Amino acid sequence: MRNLLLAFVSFAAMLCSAMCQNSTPAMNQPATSAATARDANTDGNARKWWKEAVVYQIYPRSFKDSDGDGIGDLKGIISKLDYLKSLGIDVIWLNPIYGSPNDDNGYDISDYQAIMKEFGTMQDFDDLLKGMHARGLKLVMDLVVNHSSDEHEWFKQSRSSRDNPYRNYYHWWPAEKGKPAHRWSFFDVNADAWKFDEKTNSYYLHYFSQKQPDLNWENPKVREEVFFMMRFWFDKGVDGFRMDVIPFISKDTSFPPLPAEYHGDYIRYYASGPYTHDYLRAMNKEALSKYDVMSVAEGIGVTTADALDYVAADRHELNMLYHFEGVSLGYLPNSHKIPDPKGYSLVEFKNIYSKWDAAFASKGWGTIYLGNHDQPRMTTRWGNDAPQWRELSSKMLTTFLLTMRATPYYYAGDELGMTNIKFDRIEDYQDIETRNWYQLEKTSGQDVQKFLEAARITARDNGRTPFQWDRTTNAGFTTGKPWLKVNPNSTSVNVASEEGDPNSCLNYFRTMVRLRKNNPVLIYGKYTLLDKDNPDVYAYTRELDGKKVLVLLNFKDKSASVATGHDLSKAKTLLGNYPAPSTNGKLRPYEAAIYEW
Ligand code: ISL
Repeated sequence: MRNLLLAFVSFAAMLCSAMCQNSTPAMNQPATSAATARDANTDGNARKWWKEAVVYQIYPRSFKDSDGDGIGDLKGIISKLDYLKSLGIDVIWLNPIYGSPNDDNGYDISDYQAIMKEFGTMQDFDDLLKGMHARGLKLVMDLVVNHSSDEHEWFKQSRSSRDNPYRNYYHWWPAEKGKPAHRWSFFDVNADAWKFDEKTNSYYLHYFSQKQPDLNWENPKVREEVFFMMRFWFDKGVDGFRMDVIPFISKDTSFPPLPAEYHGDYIRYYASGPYTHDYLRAMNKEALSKYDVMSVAEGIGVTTADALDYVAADRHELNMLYHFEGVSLGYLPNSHKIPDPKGYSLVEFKNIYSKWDAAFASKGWGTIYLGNHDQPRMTTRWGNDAPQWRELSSKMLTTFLLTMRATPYYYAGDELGMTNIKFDRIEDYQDIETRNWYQLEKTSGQDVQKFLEAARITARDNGRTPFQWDRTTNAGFTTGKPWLKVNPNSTSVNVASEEGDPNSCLNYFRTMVRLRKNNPVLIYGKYTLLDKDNPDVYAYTRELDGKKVLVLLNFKDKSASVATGHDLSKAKTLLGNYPAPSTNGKLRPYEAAIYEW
C-alpha cells in the first residue's frame, strides 16, 4: 500500500511539477548559469534546418510489416518511403530499432550497434537510410542511454561478480548496508526501483522495468561507450538523436533518502541530478558537435525555469527538448492518469503553450506535439473522436501543431485522424506500463474497473495500434497476426480511402505542411495570444517582416465567438477545415481557420 501511495503521489507530483514555474532549480548548477549567459547572446531567431523541419515519428513495430510475422519492420518502412515523401515532412524519428528482448518494445537495448531481429538487418538499415536520403528525408534515431537491457553484455558481466570490470557500469547497493532508500519505478509491479540480485547479494537500480537497469554515468567508461556508439551511427549518416529520459542520467550516487524539497516528486528529483549538464556538454563535444545533426531531449521533469539550460545555443548541449506540461493536463490529481470527467480547461492549455513559447522567445527553440508512442491518440485526447467530429477536430489539432513557433513532432497515423482503440480487457494490452500498473492497482485493492475505464482514454497502446493503410485484412499492415489489435475503424480511416479524397485529414495535413514550409512567418514569426480567457477558442497571431497571420481554433463541439480585434473581412484566408472559413469571428464546431494580412 505504501508503494502504491508513493506511486500515486509521485505520478501526481510529476504532473504538478510540470505546472510549477518556480520549482527548485537543478542542484549544483555550474558557475556560469544559463541566466547570465542568456543576457549575453540571442540565438532564438538564428535560422537552422531543424527549426524549419516537420518531424514525423514512426513507431516501427506498428508501421508496416513486410514478412508476415505481425511486427512492423525496416523493409516495411522502405516500401512506404514514397508515401512518407508525399507528406512533405523533412525528418523521420524512429523509435528504438536496436537489439532488444522487447520488455519495453525496444527501450530495453541489449546491443546498441545491432538491429532488432524482428525489424531486419543492418543491410536493411543501410538501405532505409539511403532510400530516405535519396528522397531528401533525414533520419533521427532514439538514444536510450539512461538504462540498457539486463540482457546487454555489460549487465551480464556487471551482475556476475562484485569485482567484474563492468560492475560500475550500473548502480549497485550491497545488501549488507541494508535496504537502499526508496526510489520509485515507472514500470515495476511494486513501483520499487531497487531489485535484489541474489548472485552478488546486492540491489541494482532500475527507474523503469526490472529488465531496464540504469547505467552509471559517473563511470567515464560508460560515457565513452555512449559517445563512441553515437559516432558509430553518425558515421553511418544518421541525422540526429531523440534522447530518451535524458534528464535522468545523473544521480546522486550516495542514494540518500529523498530530499525534503522533492517529497512525493520523484520525477523532478530524477531530472535534477548533479552532473546532467556536464555530461551533456561532454556529449556535445565528443559526438554532436562533430556532425550537422539535431538533438532533442525527452524533457521529462524539465520546467520553463530550467529548459534553457538544456537548449540555449551558448550552452553547447542540445538543440531542443519536449516538455510534458501540455500532455499532462486534465488528469485527476493523485491518480494513474485518470482523466478529469469535466475534461481539460482550454484556458490552461493556452497558458501552458504560451508560457513555453515565451521560454524560447529570444533563446533556444521549442517543440510542439500532442501525440507520440507514450500518449493516446491526439484526436481522442484533445479533440473528439465521435464520428461527426473526428475529422474536423483532427484537422483543427493539425492546424495548431503546424502553426506554432516550435518544431512540430507529428505522430504517424495522426495525419489520418486515427483514434484510440479503447480496449475493455487488460489482456488486450501489450504495454508493460499498463499491465504492471494494473497489477499494482489490483494487489493494493484499488478499483481496477476504474483503471481500465481510464486506460481507454490514456493508455499508451492506444497510440501504438497498427498503422491503417487500407481496408483489407489487418488494415494492410500485415498478412500475419498483428502484435497488437487493429482499430476496427480502419475500414474507413486509412490511407487508401483518404488518398483520393481532397477533403480528407491526410490531404489537409499535406496542405498544412506545405503552408508552413512556404511561409516563414509560421516558423519564425512572433507569437501573440489573443482573447486569452476565451474558454472555447484558441486565437493567436504570428508576425514576421511585416507579414501577419491569424490562427483561430475552436476546441469545442459547439459554435463559439472570438474577439480578436481584427477585421477578418479584410483578410485573405489561407486555409480552413470548413469549405468556406468564417469571416465574422463566429466559429463552427472545431473550426480552424488561418488568415493573412
Ligand atoms: O509513457 C509515459 C507516460 O505514460 C511516461 O511515464 C514514460 O514512461 C516516460 O515518459 C519515459 O518515456 C520514455 O522512456 C521509457 C519508455 O517506455 C518510453 O516509451 C519512452 O518514451 C523507458 O525507456
